Amino acid sequence: MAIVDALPGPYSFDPATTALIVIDMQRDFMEPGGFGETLGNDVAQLRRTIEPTRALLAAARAAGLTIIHTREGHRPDLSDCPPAKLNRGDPSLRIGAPGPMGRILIRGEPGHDIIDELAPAPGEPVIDKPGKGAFYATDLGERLTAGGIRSLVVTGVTTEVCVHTTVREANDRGYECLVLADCVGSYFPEFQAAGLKMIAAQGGIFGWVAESPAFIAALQPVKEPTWN
Ligand code: C5J
Repeated sequence: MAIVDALPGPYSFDPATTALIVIDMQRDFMEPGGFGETLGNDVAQLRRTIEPTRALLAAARAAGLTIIHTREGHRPDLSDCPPAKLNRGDPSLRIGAPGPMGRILIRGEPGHDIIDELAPAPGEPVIDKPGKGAFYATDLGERLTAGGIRSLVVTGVTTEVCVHTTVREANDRGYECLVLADCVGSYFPEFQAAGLKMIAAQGGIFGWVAESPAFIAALQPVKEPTWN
C-alpha cells in the first residue's frame, strides 16, 4: 500500500486498484467564450489547476495508473438536458446556443472537448455525462467494478459542483476518495476553500484532501495494470 500525507489523516491506496478521475477539464469551463464565462464567471480562476494536473497525469501515466476523464455535456437535440437545467440561471448564452467555440456544452463541439494541455492519451476512457456527477447516467460504475477499482483520486473543475457531486456519489458507493487540492478549481475562492474543508471534515465525511506533489511522491508503479 502507498500512503499519502493528507487531511484528515494518512490516505492509503493500492495503485493497482486506484483510478485517477479528471473531471470536466473542458474548454467550455476553462476558456473565455464557454459555458462558465456565459454564467458570469472568471475562467482565469480555474487555470492554475492546469500545470499541476499536467504533472499529475504524466506521473500517473508513468506509473501505469488507471486514468479516466469526464466531460459534461448534452446531445445536439438536448434530449438529455432537463428543462430545469436548461432554464436555470441567467447566462448570456444558454446550453445549446451558438458561441465562439460552437454550441454551448454540446457533445462534438470544440468547446465541449478537453483542453489541449490535458488531452486524454490513447486508450484513456472519456466518460460523457449529462449531469454534475460522473456516475449519473453513465457507465462509470460498471467500468470501475470491472476494473476492480476501489480508490479514486479526483481532480478537475469545479470543486463545489462536479467534483463534489462525483465525490459524494463515489462515497455513497463505497469508494475511498482523495481530492487533490491544487488540481481542483472553483470560480469562487471561498467555495474552493469550503468545498475542500467539507470533504475532510468530521473525520473525512466524504474522503481525504492532499496536494498533488504528496500524491506523486507516494505513487508506486502498478505491477499489473487493470484495464487501460
Ligand atoms: C458546472 C462543473 N460548474 N463541471 N460544471 O456547471 O462543475
